[in-house]
Amino acid sequence: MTDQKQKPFSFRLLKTDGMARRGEIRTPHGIVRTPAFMPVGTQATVKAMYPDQVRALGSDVVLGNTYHLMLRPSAERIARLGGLHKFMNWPHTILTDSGGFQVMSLAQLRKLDENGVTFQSHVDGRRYEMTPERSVEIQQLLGSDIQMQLDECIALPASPEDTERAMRLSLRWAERSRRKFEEMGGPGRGQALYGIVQGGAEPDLRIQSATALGEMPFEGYSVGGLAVGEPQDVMLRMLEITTPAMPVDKPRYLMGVGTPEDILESVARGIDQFDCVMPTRAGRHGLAYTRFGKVNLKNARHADDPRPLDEASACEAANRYSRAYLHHLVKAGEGLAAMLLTWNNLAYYQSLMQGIRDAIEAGTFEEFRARTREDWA
Ligand code: PRF
Repeated sequence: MTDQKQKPFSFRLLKTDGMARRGEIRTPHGIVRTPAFMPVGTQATVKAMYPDQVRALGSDVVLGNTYHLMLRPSAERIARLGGLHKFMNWPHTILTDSGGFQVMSLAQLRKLDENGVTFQSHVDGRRYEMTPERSVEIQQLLGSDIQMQLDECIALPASPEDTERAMRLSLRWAERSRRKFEEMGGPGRGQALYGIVQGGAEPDLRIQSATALGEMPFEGYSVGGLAVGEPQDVMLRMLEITTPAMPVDKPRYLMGVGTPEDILESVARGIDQFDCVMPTRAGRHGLAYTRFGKVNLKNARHADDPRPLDEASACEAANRYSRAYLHHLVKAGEGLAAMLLTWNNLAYYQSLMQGIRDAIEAGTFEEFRARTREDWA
């Protein structure tokens, strides 16, 4: 780890417009302009993109995953090689997820109890144990700037009883994570640990979770357990209930969300940070996001279309290649299809975020929201 003692983590709220917030997070690796979209770099790479390209599109932070990196190539190896920033050639801010969510969706033979989760690796079948302490330790080995507590995210719909059990367990894990983070000197290195609000689709539990976490000294707070099978209106209602119970002076991160519409609507409800595989994954499956909505390039109607995806876009992937060519690349299964469409999609997502930030600053977020929604329709 390099000398970062003089640069502590901080968050500054610069402007609000309704519930929407424009802010600035400072980490040892730079400034994150919020609302921020964080491209997902699960395996220490934002798939099909060069780090410089990701940066040039306006990404201030990328996401890494504790679960994947602990299994391969291992957190200890990344630490020996100088940490995750150096390993992946991303000298800017990195946020890591704690692993619990990925264990529950990817690992085999999972067993969860008070102490943590034991599971079998989906890579080589080896058995692993993940506790709140081990998760922080791994994130410290990676050298991540913004770390997450281990939590339990349950799929929706869920019974109130199951939801409450998972929420209370996550609160106990929050305390253990915080203790370990402080023991390991995270705050002294200017790093952040976020607590994660759970509580499913139960308003009371959401408020209890947000309030209890708000009393613990986290640098920021995440909203977890949403976009896990519930309709969009349920997710937005939960946000309306949750964000007013969260500290005003700390960043708020909605985990694993979402579509451009989810993001716009969540900013309108007080969220500052987002991550989602959607733009990158869709790009590898022939789907393009544009100002005018989604374009499925697998569709034969593009085969003779000489128009680019969006000639007014500043992104070359959007303005220099015809839909016919992109359709051909997708049909032929060419690597360039994934590269161009991922590039286009991240460019669109980041231009949406820039538009959101500019609008909040100008006090015109409501107009921006209406205009953007009209263009999609
Ligand atoms: N917890 C964690 N990571 C997550 C989630 C969660 O609830 C979600 C839910 N959308 C995505 N990623 N730790």
